[in-house]
Amino acid sequence: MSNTHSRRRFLGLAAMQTAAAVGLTTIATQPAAAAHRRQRDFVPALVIGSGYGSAATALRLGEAGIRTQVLEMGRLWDTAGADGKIFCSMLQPDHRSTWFQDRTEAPLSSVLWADVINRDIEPYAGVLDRVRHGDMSVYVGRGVGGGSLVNGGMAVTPQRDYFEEILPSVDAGRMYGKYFPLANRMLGVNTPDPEWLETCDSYQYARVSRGHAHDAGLHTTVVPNVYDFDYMRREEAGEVPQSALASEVIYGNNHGKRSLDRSYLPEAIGTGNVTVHALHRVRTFRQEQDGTYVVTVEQIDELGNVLGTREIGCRWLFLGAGSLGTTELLVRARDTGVLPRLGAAVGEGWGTNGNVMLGRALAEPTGQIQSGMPALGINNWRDPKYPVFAEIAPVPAGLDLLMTLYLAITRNPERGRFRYLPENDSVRLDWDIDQGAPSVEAADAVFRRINRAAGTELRNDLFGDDRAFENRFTYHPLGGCVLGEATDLHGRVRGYRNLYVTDGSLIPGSTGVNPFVTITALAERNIERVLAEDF
Ligand code: FAE
Repeated sequence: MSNTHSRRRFLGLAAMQTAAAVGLTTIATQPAAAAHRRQRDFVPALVIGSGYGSAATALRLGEAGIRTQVLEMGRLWDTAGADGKIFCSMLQPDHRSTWFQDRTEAPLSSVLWADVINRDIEPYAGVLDRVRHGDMSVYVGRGVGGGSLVNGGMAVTPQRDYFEEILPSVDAGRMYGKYFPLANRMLGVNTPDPEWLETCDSYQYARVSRGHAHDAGLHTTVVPNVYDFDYMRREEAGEVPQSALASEVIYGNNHGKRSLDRSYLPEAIGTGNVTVHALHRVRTFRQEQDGTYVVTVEQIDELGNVLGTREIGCRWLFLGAGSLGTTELLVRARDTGVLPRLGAAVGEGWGTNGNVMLGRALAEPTGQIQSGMPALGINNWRDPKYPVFAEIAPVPAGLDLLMTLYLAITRNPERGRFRYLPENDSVRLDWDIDQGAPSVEAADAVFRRINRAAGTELRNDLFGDDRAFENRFTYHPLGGCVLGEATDLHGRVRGYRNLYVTDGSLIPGSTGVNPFVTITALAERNIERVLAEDF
């Protein structure tokens, strides 16, 4: 890392710590904060959300000297609770786990059909949200850093031929030559030491699963991650406080993980031009005659009370609220007549990245300690009939349940769409449970093959009823404002100047792998062009 980069990151991290220590929701280095106080209601560039697309965009805007505000509805996760920890673990979830619910909503909802996983909690601005739209629930991260706070950190660059297929109008040569390497570098992607991976306790479960896949003639691969594998090695050696090895994933990691609040965001704040406003929820936006965008934003507290509503004007507006958040804002703006020139492509082309979860019952031990960060995957993507990329996921229960879990990414051509409902001013995702069938069919074919070779069976006790495949939720919402359709080829929303989409909504429903590296690389590519041509 260059001196400039590390100085900026240091300044940004210090600003975050200061804000957390004194309970501020605005995170800024001092000079920028003063400037914002003077011109509170207008800022040149506004970014909604603080996930991957937003964080990359904010850094490049700040570097270019453009004053930028980032509005994030979740909290800053930088203050320890009464137990001395910032985040709670999966095994003992409390109010910090979940976004304003009175019970946790874990993806694995039962063991032996018993409701032993979820817990009653106090409603709070917790870090994981499960947004329900009829037959489909979408898991998203809430907080400064978006999905990076809750995810499994798997940092996968898609296969080039599949990337070319889903986004044919994007220059793949530039993506693979420049933006994917840049995104990997900025995110701090790393791989485990091969020898340690083969001998450690933390990945016994993954090695057992890998062996069964090989017995069935399937390929496997090591999966890079943003979790610091050297830190994990020291966790196993008992040298540092545990996080991945202490059942921490989906509700946040207290150590080891290079989430966006440790990478892009402090660097953006450290430019002195970017401020991040936590617990600021954008409701709507409009455009005035002179082209100014006016965003209506509610400031909330951690209990959900609305402390105030204000308007912020800006010249350049970047939507990075994630596939659901961004699409909702645009569909509402179009269908209420606020931005009437938004086209019919807004709200279309949404997909689950073919997500389906399943578990297998095993006869051999998988280990008591299971790293929460997956490091191996089954790569059957080249199969013409049943392409599947399945992460070998942990069951970090603290005891060996003689099972193994997978999140399979399949090639599901089904797409959902978003609709505005005037009766309650909401935006609804239309996705029918049957649309998940191609994912189940592909996963069933691959795991039937593994089970035949290993003499094992699927578990059908994990999802609240007796289904073996869970396709009623996704971790990987993609699309809704697809690149080249709802926007031009660099994320400029069609019909409006200086309005941009910069997150997972640009990707047409599928990446074939876990998506955040693609979202980041695409955001880097787009903002480079936008800065060169629109500012
Ligand atoms: P995202 O990260 O969702 O950020 C959007 C942000 O906008 C959030 O912080 C929202 O709170 C905020 N927001 C939304 N609406 C508003 C509003 N109206 N006003 C203000 N703020 C708003 O967007 N992907 C991988 O590549 N590897 C993994 O291992 C992986 N594991 C996952 C595990 C879990 C449990 C989950 C939930 C996801 C996982 N993902 C993984 C998916 C990944 O986190 C996701 O694709 C990205 O976070 C999406 O990035 P975006 O920039 O689109």
